[in-house]
Amino acid sequence: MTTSIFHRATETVESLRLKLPAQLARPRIAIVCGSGLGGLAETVNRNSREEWEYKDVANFPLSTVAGHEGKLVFGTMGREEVPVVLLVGRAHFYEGHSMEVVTFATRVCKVLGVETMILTNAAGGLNPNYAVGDIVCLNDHLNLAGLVGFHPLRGPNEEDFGVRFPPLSDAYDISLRQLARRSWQNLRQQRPSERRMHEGVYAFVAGPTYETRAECRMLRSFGADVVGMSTVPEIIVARHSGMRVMAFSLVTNTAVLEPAVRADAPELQDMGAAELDAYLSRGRANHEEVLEAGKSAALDMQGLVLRIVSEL
Ligand code: 6GU
Repeated sequence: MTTSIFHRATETVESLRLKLPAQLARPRIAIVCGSGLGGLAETVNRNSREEWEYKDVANFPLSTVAGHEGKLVFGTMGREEVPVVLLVGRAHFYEGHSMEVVTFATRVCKVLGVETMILTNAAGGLNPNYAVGDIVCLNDHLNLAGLVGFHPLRGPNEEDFGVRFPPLSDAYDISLRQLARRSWQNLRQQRPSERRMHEGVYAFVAGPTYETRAECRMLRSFGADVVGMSTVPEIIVARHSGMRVMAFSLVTNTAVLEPAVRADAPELQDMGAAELDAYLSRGRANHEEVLEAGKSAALDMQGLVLRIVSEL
């Protein structure tokens, strides 16, 4: 028997609502926490909160990556007690999930009645003006996997959610981006730091490898400011169903734009093996570095999202 995505998402929502107190059962805002940004869940008010590990949520996929927990948190945020749902950890395409599975939680948010989604992720910086630890408010994307056929809306259109050919030219809501700017300035006044917030374009790649130098230069020349392995499928599915979206990348490492070192480069010729390895590893992306940058910037990201939620 095949059941529609809408049917399965409804099943999930019904099972959650059986266990949720009425004041938490209709969150207006969903927040997706990216790699190392699970601390966002700490900003949920302690007095009213319900959480489940993904393994205990009907129809939910499991995340398999270190540093990516999997839990669903319902609660309220801020003095205004805005009802929210947090997705701590997400299913990625590179784990082998289909695009349908990757975006299932987004469908569940729609059926829950969510109006606005705030998505966060860890990304590599391609814009040479960006530093590790900076935050990028996304204003557009390159759906590279989608352009070659791995698209979350491929297949029969789910009429319960939206139209066959949804536009994406205004996917990144301008008034939400203005709110992000104001909230950032406000946070900066209370907590000065070197960290900057930019606006930029996110390139979605399938992963799991980080990009080669040549790929980084290609993505940069395509107009991308950051590159990562998530978020875009969720944004597309959210926009298809009419939810508003805003998304933030935390720059956890800067991509290497210089060409590969040539094997005949003069400076290499006298190096021993260890020296050569150290020389060649400059700028090489690794998962630990990504998690570390997340830790030190997580508090700012939390402060930013909390301010935004209070204003929505
Ligand atoms: Cl450099 N690339 C990709 N694809 N994802 C990342 C990243 C880089 N840094 C963090 N996530």
